[in-house]
Amino acid sequence: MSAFKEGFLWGGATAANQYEGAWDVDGKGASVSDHCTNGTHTTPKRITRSFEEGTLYPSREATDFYHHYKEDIALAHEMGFKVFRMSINWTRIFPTGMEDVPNEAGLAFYDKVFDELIKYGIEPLVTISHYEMPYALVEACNGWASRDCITYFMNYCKVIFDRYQNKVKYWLTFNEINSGTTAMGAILSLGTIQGYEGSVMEVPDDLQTNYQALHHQFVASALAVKYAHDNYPQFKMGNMCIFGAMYPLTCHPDDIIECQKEMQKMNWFTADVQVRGAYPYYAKRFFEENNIVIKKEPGDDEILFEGKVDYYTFSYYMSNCVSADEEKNKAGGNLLGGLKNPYLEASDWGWQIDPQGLRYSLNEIYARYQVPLMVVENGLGAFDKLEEDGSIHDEYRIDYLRRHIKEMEEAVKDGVDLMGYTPWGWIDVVSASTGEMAKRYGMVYVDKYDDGTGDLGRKKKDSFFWYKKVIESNGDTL
Ligand code: BGP
Repeated sequence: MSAFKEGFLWGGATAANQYEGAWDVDGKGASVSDHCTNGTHTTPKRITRSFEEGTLYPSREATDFYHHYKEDIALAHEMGFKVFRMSINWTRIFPTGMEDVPNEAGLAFYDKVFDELIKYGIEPLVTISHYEMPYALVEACNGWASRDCITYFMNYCKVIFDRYQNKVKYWLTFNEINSGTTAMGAILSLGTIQGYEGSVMEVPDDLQTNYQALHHQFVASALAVKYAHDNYPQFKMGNMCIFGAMYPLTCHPDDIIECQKEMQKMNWFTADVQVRGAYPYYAKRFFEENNIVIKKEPGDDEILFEGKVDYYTFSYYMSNCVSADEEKNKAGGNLLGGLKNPYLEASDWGWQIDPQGLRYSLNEIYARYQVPLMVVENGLGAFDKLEEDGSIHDEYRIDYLRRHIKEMEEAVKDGVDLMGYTPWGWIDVVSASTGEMAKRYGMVYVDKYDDGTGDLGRKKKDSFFWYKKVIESNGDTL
């Protein structure tokens, strides 16, 4: 018998901006992701203010969940999913983010999706904002740099909470909220790029603006949690952040201190606010040394404290090393920087594969917060080969997932309270960092390619049949 508890939430994860497509159908507005072009591992994707003729914007069609939701949910059911992580496209409900009245056609779409999930006994796990901020808010008020976004976001939350109160129990406020501490996060998460166009990797780093924007997201998240707790006690409200395990490159004390500082900045800062309900002690020095002054309104601290999340969720893909010496060799990653670890192998995109790092992370996180945890993203982005008979032999993906599940089980044996596991992109979706289709995570293949061709047909990869057995056996058969 595996160590996973009964009722463990096995499933898979997606996000509307990379999966749904139908970007301008039924009254939907454009999100930041709809303004992003495709890129590759070596050529970064770009964001453009207006749409360029002849340029591909992959999120616009993505892998078309909008028109395939019935088929896809049936596949999820066939694998035995207990939970289905997805996001609501903010711009489907409020096309510019600033309307007073929501778009009924958008609301009706998610009713159909949730009904379909419920039909199969699958719990929806809904991310409220997953890189889908209305682009109009970028141009109107520099995104989350403006406090007005709190009001816009709360209007959106109230509408979807009230509407789906009997259909959705598990919610996450912001996807990878700590991405706001990185350059790419300024585009995808904070929207603090008014007037900018160009590479997603070269956004000017303005710490003052971005940390102020993060403060607005913290307050918005806490208000949403509080509203949910006050009105819908059945709701379970979670945070979501990227957790990149970090190791000092050497045992030199300089490296240890540097690593600790990086862990605080990247991995702990946002969760300390969202889980513990207050800015952590080390933020003071970081803000002072970087000339950051957070403007708070009276009552903000109380809101943060009253809007603590019920459980902690995170994405885990890799680990990195940290050194006080900046000249050391860099490893790959989308939002995470870091140095190469000589003991680890990396994916074709340079992301270092470290299953034990997941066990380590689960223990570190649980020791700090003592709330239930969920791994809501994990997986291997890889090139897949579609055989002539329609099969896809992705044993590399099975190997990656198997090794991570084993380490998750070790963490459970260590005593960590783990609620569930939703590997990323269980069906092929557009890559967030590069905009590619070639970087596939799915257990279901989607016939869609980087030149925009493909008939969007779905095919089961070998990992599909493997994961079905994993779920059937509650993690016993790996
Ligand atoms: C996370 C995002 C996802 C997802 C994943 C994989 O950062 O929450 O949206 O895309 O990473 O990253 P990528 O698509 O860049 O390989």
